[in-house]
Amino acid sequence: MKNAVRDGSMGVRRVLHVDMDAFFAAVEEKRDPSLKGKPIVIGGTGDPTRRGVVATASYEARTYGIHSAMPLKTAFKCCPHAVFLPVNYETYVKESKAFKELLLQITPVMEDVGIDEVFLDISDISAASESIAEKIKERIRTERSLSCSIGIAPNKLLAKIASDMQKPDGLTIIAPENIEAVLAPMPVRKIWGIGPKTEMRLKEMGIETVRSLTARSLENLIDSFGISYGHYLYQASRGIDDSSLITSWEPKSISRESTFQKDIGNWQIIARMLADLTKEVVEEMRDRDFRTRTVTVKIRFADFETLTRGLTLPEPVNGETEIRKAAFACLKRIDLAKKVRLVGVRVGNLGKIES
Ligand code: TTP
Ligand code: MG
Repeated sequence: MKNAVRDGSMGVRRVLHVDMDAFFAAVEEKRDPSLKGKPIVIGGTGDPTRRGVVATASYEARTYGIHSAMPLKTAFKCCPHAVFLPVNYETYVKESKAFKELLLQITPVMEDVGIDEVFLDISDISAASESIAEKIKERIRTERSLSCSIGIAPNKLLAKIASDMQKPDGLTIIAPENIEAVLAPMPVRKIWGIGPKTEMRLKEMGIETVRSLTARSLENLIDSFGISYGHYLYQASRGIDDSSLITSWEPKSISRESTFQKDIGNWQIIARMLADLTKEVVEEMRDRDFRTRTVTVKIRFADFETLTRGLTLPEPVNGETEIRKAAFACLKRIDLAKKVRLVGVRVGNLGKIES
């Protein structure tokens, strides 16, 4: 089940994007440390005389002009002494799962966007952005022996742009007041959702940088690209992106939610509902011999604004009191300024009790 986690109409958010550096190549270096520092090209069957394209190249190999999607034969011409390796997809998926597990311990509010990248919503973590990012980098370095680049910004669009700005091992924070200055000189292609075709069309219109894109009126963009995409280009070029993080509720999670017959403004009633739902979740969890490490509470207001707050516990638990306490700690972090329509609770990161 997909769940929209935060409503974009809220105040300034802090979204963090993690993108692993030269991911497939880095995993291969981890498996065989003798490869470190060598130009490595991953693609196809690993035989550069055969058909196939480059999936990724290590940063050393990139200095020879090798890049993703280049034919392997061309890569071989660029750097015949590079180490050519086949794609070991299963190994990369395992590593992908492992670093995402680690990130889920930072916050359960995570959107999985690809094999080597995720978004985290860190708005509710009290630590400074830099220290959250440094902690993540340090843990990925020591626990996974990998490096990553991190971008932090008020939304997903900008966070993804930021993580790409100082690769590898980068950390880039785009503060709200810097958005325009950062975006203006960038080629339009840097904007998520602008692919090679749009890039070509924009070029024909004399638009190559974000600055020249923002010089166009909304009407002009709608004329050229239609209402929906025209709007998107207008907003994205200004760094506007209200989209929520989409967190997937892990398969091994148990949740309950309930909609009130009428919208409720009374904390006692909301709390009672949360306690009842938590009891049901705990009962099911115990029946199935699970313990949990993350508790998440969801509140949907009368206007459908939906917020979730999550908590990661130091160790797996299955006691109703502990889980209810965690659920209430999550509830406390939600400002119940409006009437509530729905309450939900979920326990995730489930593990079997060892017998
Ligand atoms: P990317 O994050 O685009 O690339 P990367 O991690 O190798 O390098 P960077 O440091 O620039 O982030 O993609 C992640 C993985 O996805 C990459 O290691 C291999 C795979 N991939 C392909 O198989 N084909 C492709 O065309 C691209 C772009 C990536
Ligand atoms: Mg990457």
